[in-house]
Amino acid sequence: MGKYFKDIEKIKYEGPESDNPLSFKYYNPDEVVGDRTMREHLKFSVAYWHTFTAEGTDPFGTGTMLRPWDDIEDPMDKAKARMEAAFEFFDKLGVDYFCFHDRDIAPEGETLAETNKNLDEIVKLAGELMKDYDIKLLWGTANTFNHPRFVHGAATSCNADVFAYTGAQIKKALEVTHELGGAGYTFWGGREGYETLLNTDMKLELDNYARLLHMAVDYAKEIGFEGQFYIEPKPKEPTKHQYDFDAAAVVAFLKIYGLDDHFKLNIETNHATLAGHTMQHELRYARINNMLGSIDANQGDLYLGWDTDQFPTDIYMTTAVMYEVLKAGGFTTGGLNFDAKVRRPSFDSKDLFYAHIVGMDSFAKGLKIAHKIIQDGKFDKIIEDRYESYTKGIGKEIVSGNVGLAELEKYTLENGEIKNNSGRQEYLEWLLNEYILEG
Ligand code: XLS
Ligand code: NI
Ligand code: NI
Repeated sequence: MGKYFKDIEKIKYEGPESDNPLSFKYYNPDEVVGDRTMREHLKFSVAYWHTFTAEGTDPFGTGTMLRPWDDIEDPMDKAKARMEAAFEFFDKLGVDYFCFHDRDIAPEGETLAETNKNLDEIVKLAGELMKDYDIKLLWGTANTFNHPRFVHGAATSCNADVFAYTGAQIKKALEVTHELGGAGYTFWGGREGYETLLNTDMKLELDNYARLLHMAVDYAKEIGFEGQFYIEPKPKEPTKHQYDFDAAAVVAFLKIYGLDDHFKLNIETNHATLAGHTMQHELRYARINNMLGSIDANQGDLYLGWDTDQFPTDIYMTTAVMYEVLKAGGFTTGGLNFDAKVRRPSFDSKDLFYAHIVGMDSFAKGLKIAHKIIQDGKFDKIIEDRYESYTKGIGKEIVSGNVGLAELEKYTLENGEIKNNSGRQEYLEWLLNEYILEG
């Protein structure tokens, strides 16, 4: 029964007819969808910070979460208990991956040396548990936003000592990610932005950010870390403006600084919402630029302007996400990391199971629907027909690069009246509904 979540058994697939909320109705790990099993398609990962470290604080109140390790006083003993509990949780839920920040898993000491020593001790335990339970690390990352030293940023701080500290911290985070066989390493620039341009040298900050990323790429090579680097876009929160605003801004940044061969994107649903985009828009933009790497699976509250990090339950959204993933050829190094937290009033450990189960079932359903949509090819055919004019005549000349403005003028003068076709949006929305409702 395990030591930490005693009243929860292993979560099993029981099918749509089951009324047991502690079972999967749609996520059937070994079921084959297209070219691989659900488990291989979805590559679920648990985010250590939300599920094991966060206590349920908000700007108006202290922690509310009730956890089996609450009574342990010593910070290192607590960190160990949490790590053991985490693996019991992964195992009972049946996920294969997890993700963590350095500071989620081990407490900070008085000095960087002491902090690194704490981290080493917990990483050793994590490594053993990963072997015992056959769980893998989807990606590691460094928390360079929480501590007051990062008040002006980390790699984009005005203070060179902070830049140096950030480099030192990332060096260690890369080493432990490598040690645990991490498939990737993520940069989320929580403080890499500004509060006011009145005191900001934007050019130096961006140059320095790129300098740090180049150093990380070089150091990875040096230690033989071959995992995929990711940048996770987010437009705001905690800073007023973050440099990694959205997928388009990040792709441009990577190309400007010659980093595009080394990075892909880790895209989060709620961050897309904050940037004023749909998740599908962000994924599509990354996909067409060959930069779709991994996903932080959650959803936001459209009535609120901040990162609520809720568990994903919207089938339209999970379908759109899996559509883009399938169209990209499926995940390679990446996966679906539940960067999501239970609501502050959902304070029982049992809620952690309910939350992940509904997220996993929602994505399993989305995967099946998206697969059917792609198999049927109806949307593809509609899009193909819509752009048909580029496959012949003047359109073909345009896309082949054979004509200039003079040829376009000549063609237009001879062409006569232009005829357009309907975009058929309402019909397409009906068609999508058919798939969702029958899926
Ligand atoms: C915060 C981010 C963060 C990253 C990892 O909004 O989503 O959790 O995923 O640093
Ligand atoms: Ni995230
Ligand atoms: Ni987030």
